[in-house]
Amino acid sequence: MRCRADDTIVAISTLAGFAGIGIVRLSGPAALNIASKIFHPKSKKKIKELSANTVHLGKIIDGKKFVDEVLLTVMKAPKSYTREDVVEISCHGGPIPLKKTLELCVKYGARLADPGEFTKRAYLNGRIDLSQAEAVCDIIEAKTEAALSCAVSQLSGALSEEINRQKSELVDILATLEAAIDYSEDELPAIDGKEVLGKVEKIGIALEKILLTFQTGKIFRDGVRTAIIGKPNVGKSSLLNALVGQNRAIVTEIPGTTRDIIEETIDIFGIPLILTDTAGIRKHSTDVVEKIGIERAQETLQSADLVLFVLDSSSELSHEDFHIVELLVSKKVILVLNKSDLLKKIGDVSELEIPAPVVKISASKNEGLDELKKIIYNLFVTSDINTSDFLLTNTRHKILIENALGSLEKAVASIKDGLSEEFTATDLRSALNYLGEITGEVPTEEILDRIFSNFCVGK
Ligand SMILES: Nc1nc2c(ncn2[C@@H]2O[C@H](COP(=O)(O)OP(=O)(O)OP(=O)(O)O)[C@@H](O)[C@H]2O)c(=O)[nH]1
Ligand SMILES: [Mg+2]
Repeated sequence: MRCRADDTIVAISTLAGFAGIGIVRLSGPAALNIASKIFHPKSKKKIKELSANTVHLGKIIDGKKFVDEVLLTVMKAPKSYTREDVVEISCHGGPIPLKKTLELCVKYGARLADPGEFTKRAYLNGRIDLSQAEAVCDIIEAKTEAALSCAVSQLSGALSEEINRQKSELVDILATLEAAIDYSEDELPAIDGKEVLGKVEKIGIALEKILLTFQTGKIFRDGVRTAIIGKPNVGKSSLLNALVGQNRAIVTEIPGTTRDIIEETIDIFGIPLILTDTAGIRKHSTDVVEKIGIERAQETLQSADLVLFVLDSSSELSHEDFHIVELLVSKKVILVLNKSDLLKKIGDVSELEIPAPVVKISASKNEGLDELKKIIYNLFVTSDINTSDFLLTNTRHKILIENALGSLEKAVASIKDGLSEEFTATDLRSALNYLGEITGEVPTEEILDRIFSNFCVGK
C-alpha cells in the first residue's frame, strides 16, 4: 500500500468565491517542473533550483499572456504535507485567476486531485496514520472550539498512541502463545493461563474506557440536531431568534407564521446545537402551504436528537398540545414553558405525561435561556469531560474497538475453558487486526475510498 504516486495532482485548495487570495496546490514529482512552465519569478531564478521552504513573487504566464501576479511557495519531499514535492501558488482570490492557473497546471501534466487526495498521499507516504488523516477532515468541519480540540488531539496522535499501546500489549501476549505453539513442552516452560487471562482482561478494560468517551465525543463532533416543536403561536420562532441572538425567523402574532424549516447552528458550552424552527403543528389546517409546513415539521421531529417542545404558559393546555405529545414517543424532550412574563394559566404540565425536564422562559424578554442551555448540556454530557483529553468521535473507530472487544471476549472464554493456545492466539490476532484498521495498517481500497471521499477537494 505504501507506494509513491508517480503522477502530480492539482486542486484549488481554498473556498470558491471572491477573496483576497486563493491557493492552487500541486503535489507530486512533476510539481516543480509544471511550475517552471507557467511561473516567471521576478528574481529570474530557475524554478528547479529554488530552495525548499521559500516564497517567490512572480507572474503566471500562459504563453505570452500575463494571467496573474502571484506568490509561489516551494516545499520539497519529504518535508511537505504529502511528503512529495509541493508547490502552492497564491493567486488573487477570484474564480477566474484560480481557474486559469489550475487549467495551466493541467495543461502541463498535472491531474485534477480527487477529494482528500493530498491527505491520502500524506497517509500513504507514512507521514500520518489513518486516524490522523480522518482528524484533518474533522478539523476542517469543526463547528465549535471544543470540536476543534477533539480533532486536534486526534491529529496529534493521542488516539493512535493509545491504540498502539494496546496493540503492543497484544503482540507481547501473542509472542508468548505462539512460542508455546511452536515449541514442545520440554523446550519451554508451560504457559501461565491466569497470567495471560489477566493481561487480556486488562486490554479489554482499556478499550472499554476508550469506548465510554464515544457518546460525548460524537456529540462534540457532529452536534445535536434539535427541533423546536409546538402548536402555532407559542413562540418557537421567538425562541430560535433568542438563542441565535438575531432576528433570523419571522415573528408575528398571527398563528401559522412559520411555514418553512429554518436552520441555525449555535454553540452551547462547546456542543454544536443544530437548531431548526418549524411550522406550528395543528391537526386541522385547511391552508395548503401550512399543511406542507406541518408535514416538514413532523419530518424534522423524526430525525431530531432533541426536541424543544414549546408551550405557551399564558394559556391553558389544549388538545393541540396533547396531539403533539403523541408524536414525541421515544424522543429526548425538554418542555419549554414560554411567555413566563405573562400571567400563568397553563396548569400542571405533568398531565402531558412526558418524562422530560421543564424550563420556564420568556423568549421575547430573553429570560431563562441560560437555564435552558444548562439543561441541554447536562442531557448530553453526563460526566466531567475535558475536551483537551482525547475523545473517541468517529463511528468507524468505535465499531472497530467493539469488534476487537468481541474477539478479546472470545479469547477470554477459550482460556477459561482450557482450550489449546491456538484458539486464544487466533482471537487475539483478530483483535490486533481490528485495532490495526483504526490506524490503517492494512487498509483496503474500499475503506480508503470511503474515508477520503468525504473530504473536500484540495485537502
Ligand atoms: N409576552 C410574550 N410574548 C411572546 C413571547 N414569545 C413570543 N411571543 C409572542 O408570541 C407571538 C408568536 O410568536 P412566534 O415566535 O411567531 O411564535 P411561533 O410559535 O413561531 O408561531 P408560528 O410560526 O405561527 O407557529 C408573537 O406575537 C410574539 O411576539 C414571550 O416570551 N412573551
Ligand atoms: Mg414561527
